[in-house]
Amino acid sequence: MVKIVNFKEMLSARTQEVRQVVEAYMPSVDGYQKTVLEAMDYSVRAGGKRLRPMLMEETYRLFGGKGKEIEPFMAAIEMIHTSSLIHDDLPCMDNDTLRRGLPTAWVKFGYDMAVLAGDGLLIYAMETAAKALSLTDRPDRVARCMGLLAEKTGIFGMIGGQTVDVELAGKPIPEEKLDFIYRLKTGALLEASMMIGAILGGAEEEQLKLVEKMALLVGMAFQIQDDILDLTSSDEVLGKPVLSDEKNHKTTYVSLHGMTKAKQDVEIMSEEAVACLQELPGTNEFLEELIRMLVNRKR
Ligand code: GRG
Repeated sequence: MVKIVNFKEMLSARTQEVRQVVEAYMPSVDGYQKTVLEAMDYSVRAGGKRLRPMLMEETYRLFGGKGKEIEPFMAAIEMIHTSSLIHDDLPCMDNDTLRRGLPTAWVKFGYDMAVLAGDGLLIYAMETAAKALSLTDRPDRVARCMGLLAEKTGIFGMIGGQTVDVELAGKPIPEEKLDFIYRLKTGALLEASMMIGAILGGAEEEQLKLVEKMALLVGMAFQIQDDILDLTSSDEVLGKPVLSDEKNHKTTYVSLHGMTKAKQDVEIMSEEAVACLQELPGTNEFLEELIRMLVNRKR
């Protein structure tokens, strides 16, 4: 077992490694459609914590995965996540001007190009994931992961959650509906990340169910912490505008339950996620720390 001596240093090194994997799969910026490629490239390279591909790879390692077929999926999940951020920032959605510390894609490239860049990244992600087929001797697992990736992104996943979120902006939201929004809008991609890592790593069906439960808890904790930071952080630290929920008249976990309970629940959910992890075979101390970091993260 690797003993984590300095988690911060290890996280920074892992972030760089994951960033390189993601960037290696980005298309080159040329041709008549160069503008949209530039907008895609700008948004992906703008940075970000790379949490989803990192969780994917760490879950893969937990199950003993050692191959290369994980890499196209790591790139694909970050492309999908970035495409959702591009669309989320559009004037018709949150109308935000700052993301990952830089002007949002629509501010930099125009509304039309930002819509196309989000669409472009979304479908290029599937093209990228398909590259895993030539890197594996288990094409059945890769095919299953491609289906899962599409499902968790689409109307029964992230896009479904965002639909309810957008429709209910400015209206009071009952607790069950807010749970639905969080589970789908934010949780679904985190579930896809960890489940794909588990499937490619060779997890049994029962273990996969536990991974899904763990990822659901991580997703809920992550979104609640996002709500907390929207109220307590600054534009500079977050790299995106704070008080965005208030501006968009959104009901959040904090507005529904109060700050104290929100903070307690993030901690409880992340400890429950760690408990799920500890029930799984193998150990991955870095993954455990990564999940715990969600409680203390500042951006
Ligand atoms: C076209 C794919 C597509 C989607 C349209 C707009 C939309 C549907 C969905 C938006 C989903 C969304 C933005 C949910 C919020 C999730 C969230 C908390 C994002 C912040 O993630 P971080 O903190 O960001 O990991 P970085 O920048 O670090 O990667």
